[in-house]
Amino acid sequence: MTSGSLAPFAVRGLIEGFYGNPWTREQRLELVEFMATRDLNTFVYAPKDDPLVRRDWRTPYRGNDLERLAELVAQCRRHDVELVYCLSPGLSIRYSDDADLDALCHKLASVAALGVTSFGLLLDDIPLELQHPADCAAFADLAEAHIHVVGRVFERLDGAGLVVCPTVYRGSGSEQYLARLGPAIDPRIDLFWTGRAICSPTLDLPDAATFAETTGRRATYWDNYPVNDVAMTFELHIGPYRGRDPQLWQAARGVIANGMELYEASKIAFATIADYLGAPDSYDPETSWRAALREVVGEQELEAFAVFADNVRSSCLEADDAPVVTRAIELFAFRFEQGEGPAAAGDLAALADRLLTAAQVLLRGPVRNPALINECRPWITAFELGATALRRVAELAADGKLEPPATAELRSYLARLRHARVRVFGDVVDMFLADLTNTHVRPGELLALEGEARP
Ligand code: 14T
Repeated sequence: MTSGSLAPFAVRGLIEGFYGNPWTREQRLELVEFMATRDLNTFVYAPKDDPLVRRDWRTPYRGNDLERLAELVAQCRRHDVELVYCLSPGLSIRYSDDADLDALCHKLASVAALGVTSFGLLLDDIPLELQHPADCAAFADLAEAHIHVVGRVFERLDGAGLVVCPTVYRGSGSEQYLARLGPAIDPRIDLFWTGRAICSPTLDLPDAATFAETTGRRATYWDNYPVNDVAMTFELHIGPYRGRDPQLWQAARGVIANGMELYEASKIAFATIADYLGAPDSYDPETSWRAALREVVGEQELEAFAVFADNVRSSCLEADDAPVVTRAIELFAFRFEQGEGPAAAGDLAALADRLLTAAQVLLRGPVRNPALINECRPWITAFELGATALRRVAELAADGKLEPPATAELRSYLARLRHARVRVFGDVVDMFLADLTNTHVRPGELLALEGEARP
């Protein structure tokens, strides 16, 4: 991956690298435009569940698939975005089998024939031990097999660019496998790295330096935000990019951010990522976020969506969620204990009404970006449910009835919120309702409560 830009990061990009439904052809084409207007220069094509990329990596492109790839190549060229075409052969390849290496190189050559000049060999999410008996006989370990395959592929790429995702793609940056692989492959080959964790809360300069020291090249961060696949599917990652050292560019080649299957919703985080990558020194997450919401949501629903989004903040990048609701609940609980229940109820009701109005605007109004609202619908619906529960708490408190048996009805809200499973308000509304209804969370009780989910 190369770039002649003066921007601090040479490589500034996005990756379609998640498990789940790949984006559509139209979405991908539009994303390239989105990237170009934000000075993002690299699009990495690597959807885990495109069979031609991973499961059926040997199968050649033909017909529609070929046409669509050619169309993407043309779109990237038109917008001066570098397309990195990836293959993930690790599930079945025999590293020691020349026929498999030929199949790999042929497939890449067929894509090169479309005009692609940058490739990725992704060796992530495969066993750390060699599987095929022939490979075990031919190589001492996985690192040796990978040195072999990477060398062969690079040789046959004829000057095209190559980025490799190592099997060990997260950690301290000084892992044994990396220390073997890095120094043994051509220094022009880039390496992906996700930082300390699969989804790293922070990326910092010392870790980047360790990686460079170990591997002999600067890391190209594969940053797993806003991706929400596998165990994260109940989270909606629409908060701003944060926790990345403003100086990171001094020790890294670049950052490629992995998207959510939810394409429209990904654009919110993507816009903030573009801001960071363009000017890391002056990047301010909240300012950038506000601008991103304005662009992706549109002016008309901006306030309503901002109220919603403020309650869907948590991710690997941000532990705190729902700051306004958290503070309001703390204050209400305190005043309630002081015997000021009815007075405190007024403030809680006013907040609940603000949240409910926002939910209604998003769920029932005509909206400027219906695709975005549809993707977010499960979360907005749960948000509305939580707001309704807060409203009910306020009404009970105002009537002096915030105690058993009247609080029993709140259990049904709690049950329905848990049944929805999507994460909104962090843990704060759940905790509040559990507390009020004396619902302790033990596995057996959780199931019993789920029975109350559909009244
Ligand atoms: F290649 C890597 F850098 C990488 O991140 N690989 C996958 C990626 O495709 C996926 O979208 C991402 C977020 O879930 O994490 C990696 O996949 C994993 C790996 C795990 F060990 C997902 C769950 C895991 F437990």
